[in-house]
Order: sequence, then C-alpha cells, then structure tokens
Amino acid sequence: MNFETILFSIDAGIARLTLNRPERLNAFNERMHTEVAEALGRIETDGGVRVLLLTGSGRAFCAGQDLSERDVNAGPLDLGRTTAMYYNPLVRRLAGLKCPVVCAVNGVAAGAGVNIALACDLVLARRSAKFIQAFSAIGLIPDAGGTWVLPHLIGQARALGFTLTGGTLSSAQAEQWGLIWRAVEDEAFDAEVENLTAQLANAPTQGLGAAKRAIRGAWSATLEQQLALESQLQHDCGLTLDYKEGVNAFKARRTPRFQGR
Ligand code: LHQ
Repeated sequence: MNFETILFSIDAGIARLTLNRPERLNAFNERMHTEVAEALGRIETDGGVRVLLLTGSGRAFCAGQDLSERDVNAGPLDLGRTTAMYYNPLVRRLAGLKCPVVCAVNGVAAGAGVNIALACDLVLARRSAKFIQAFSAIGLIPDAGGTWVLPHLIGQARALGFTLTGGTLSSAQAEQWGLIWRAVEDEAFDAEVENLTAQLANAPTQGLGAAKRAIRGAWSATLEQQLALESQLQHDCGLTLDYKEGVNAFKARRTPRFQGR
C-alpha cells in the first residue's frame, strides 16, 4: 500500500508512524485510518520492532476526526459505526502492542487526537502543545477510549471538568495531573523524544512488553489476580535471553546488550 496520509518506516528496531495531513492538522479521515491500520499490522507481524514512535507532522499532533469531509446536513450519520470500525480497533491495537509505544505530541491534540495519544504508553508533549476536549463543542462525547482513560488517569472531578467545559489543558498542566509522562521544553523536545526512543529500542523488549501488559491489566484486576499475572509474566521473562544478559552484565560490571529476545 502506498501511504498518502502517514509517513511510516521501520529501521533498527524503531517503527516511526507520523500522521501526515498537516493542512488539516492531521485530522483522521478514512484513508488515514486504513493506512494507520496497515502500518500497525506491519509492526505486529515484523517481530523485530522494539518501539513505536507515533507523532504528527507540522504544527499539530492530531485534531481528531476530520470534520470537513462529511455533510451533516445530508442525513443522519452513524458515528457509532465510525468509532466501532476505526477508533476502537486503533486504541485496542496501540494499547495491546507488545512493544512500548511512545507518543510525541508535537503540537495541539484535539478530540480523538487527545485520546489516541493517551492510548500510548509514554506520552511526551512539547511545552507549547495543548490538549483540547473538543467533543463538547460539537455535541459529542469523548470517544477513542476517552471516557475510560480520563477518570483512570486524572480522577472523576478533573475528567468531568476537562470534558464538560471543553477545556484546554497545557502540556505542563497535563503532566502535573498525571495525564501524560512529561512536558518538554520546545527546544529540547526532538532530542528528548529521540533519546527515549533509542533507549527503548535497546531495552529488554519482552520484559517491557510484559510490564506494560501487567500495569494496563491492573485497572480491572484484583490483587490476587494481579499477583497471579505477575508470577506468570515473571516466569516468561525469566526464560528470555535478555534476562540472562542483564544478570551476566550486572555481575561482570558491563553495559548489557539486549536483543529483545
Ligand atoms: C480541520 C480539523 C478537523 C478538518 C482543524 N477536521 N479540518 C469520532 C467519531 C466520529 C465522528 C466524530 O468525531 C469523532 C471524534 C472527534 O475527534 S470529534 C472532534 C473533532 N475535532 C475537533 O472538533 C477539533 C476541530 N479543530 C479545532 O478546534 C481547531 O482547529 C484547533 C483548536 C485544533 C486548532 O485551532 P487553530 O490553531 O486555530 O487552527 P485552525 O482551526 O485554523 O485549523 C487549521 C486548519 O486545519 C483549518 O483549515 P483551513 O483550510 O481553514 O486552513 C481547519 O479547518 C483545519 N482543521 N481541525 N478536525
């Protein structure tokens, strides 16, 4: 498939997926959904991908659903179908990827663009970026997992305040509230994103993937279930080459060379 709406590459264990409709602030149309799905499929089957970096081109990360392509006056639109067909699978796949997913919020994120970022594991945002719950301004609810992730991350009071007022959150406030991992000064942003991505691409991928699964799973588990899951995952991690390498490197006082296996 020739990509028109995204930039995509896999190199040295790093998959880079850039939403690339800057003239529409990287808003999602059907073509972009299809292309992102295709790229995620390649990552899932590649076997060598150790980190995914998701970002946007131009001055925005993503303005959510493309509002320009649909005629709301031509008859009723089935938005439930759009979420079920496109946004829900996207969020599931980002959350379920076996490698860590870094989201570099390079500029404004609005509507579903916010919640797609929040489906990623580590969200870094430029200090000048903003998060906008644009849904309430057009009579919709936060989708793409927004009503689930917001109360979990920032609590009900802030989730409702942010959503019902259609509020704008600075990246510094988003970091303070625990919505994102880190807000980074604009000048340092690109270098910090690259450093983090390189660090993750050289990390024990199986172990990170298992940690991601356990921490994400904790939201719906009891302590007993979580302890059982930890035992199972720790068993699996203990069989990896990277565990052996990590312990050997520690004993030899050298830097480990992890292979992601
Ligand atoms: C856009 C968009 C956009 C098209 C900027 N579409 N062109 C899921 C399932 C099914 C259906 C419905 O929805 C959903 C989930 C959702 O995501 S609903 C929420 C959809 N998103 C929004 O409501 C955000 C709309 N955009 C904005 O509020 C502003 O553009 C923000 C605050 C993001 C940025 O404002 P500015 O920096 O002032 O930029 P701008 O508004 O001038 O936008 C620049 C261009 O991008 C402009 O085009 P133009 O040809 O005039 O230069 C906009 O029309 C276009 N654009 N967002 N979502």
